[in-house]
Amino acid sequence: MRVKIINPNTTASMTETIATAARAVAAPGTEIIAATSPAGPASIEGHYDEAVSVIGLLQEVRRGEAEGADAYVIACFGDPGLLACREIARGPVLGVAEAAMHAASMIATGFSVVTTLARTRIITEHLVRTYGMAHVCRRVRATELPVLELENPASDARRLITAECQRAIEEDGSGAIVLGCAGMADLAEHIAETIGVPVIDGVAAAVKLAEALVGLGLGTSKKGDLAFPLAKPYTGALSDMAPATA
Ligand code: 2AL
Repeated sequence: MRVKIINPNTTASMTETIATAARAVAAPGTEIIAATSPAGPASIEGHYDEAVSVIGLLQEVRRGEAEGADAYVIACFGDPGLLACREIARGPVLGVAEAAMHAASMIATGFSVVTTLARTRIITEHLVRTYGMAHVCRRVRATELPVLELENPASDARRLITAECQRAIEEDGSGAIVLGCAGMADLAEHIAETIGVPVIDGVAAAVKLAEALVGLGLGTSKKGDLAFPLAKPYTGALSDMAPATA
């Protein structure tokens, strides 16, 4: 099966980190197609970044439909554009936050999310409520690391994130950690070994859940609100985004 994993920010080196983590867990018969958004913010660190990132993300899902993708993973922890992507995809579409939180809720009665900048916490807190995870998510913690610092070998990112995860276990009473950025995909194993509790990277979790859904023969429901968007003209710079008539 083909799982297309889309980094909705435009930083190709981060897509490489994400693709490596995805391929490390993919089943032998799974082809991972990794794509970087063709246009938009270099990193997604707020509501505006998120909103603008969705256009490039949707373009990659449209391309994926032509490429024969069986499922999609949105590799940004805010799960931007998740329902819009589902509207235009035949197969399942998973967000990394959605996948990680659901996985965490099955292996612990409480988890903490450790993310990047404090200003992104509210995005995760909204998702916690949307996904019905408020009774399991004990706390969303920030490290004040900008997303692109995760890509900087000279940054102290690994140590800072590991230390915050350790504090989460001690102070929140959580039994598991969810990493709150797709750019942290390469850190899960090291942190789990260091702090001794399950650490969930949403990229890996989403790939395995996508495989499971496709394996069950399940795709996105085309009944009701996730049916293909209604055909109509779109104007101006976004005229190419108009839904197909068929
Ligand atoms: C993210 C993410 O996963 N990728 C990105 O650009 N921003 N999310 C976050 N909370 O920092």
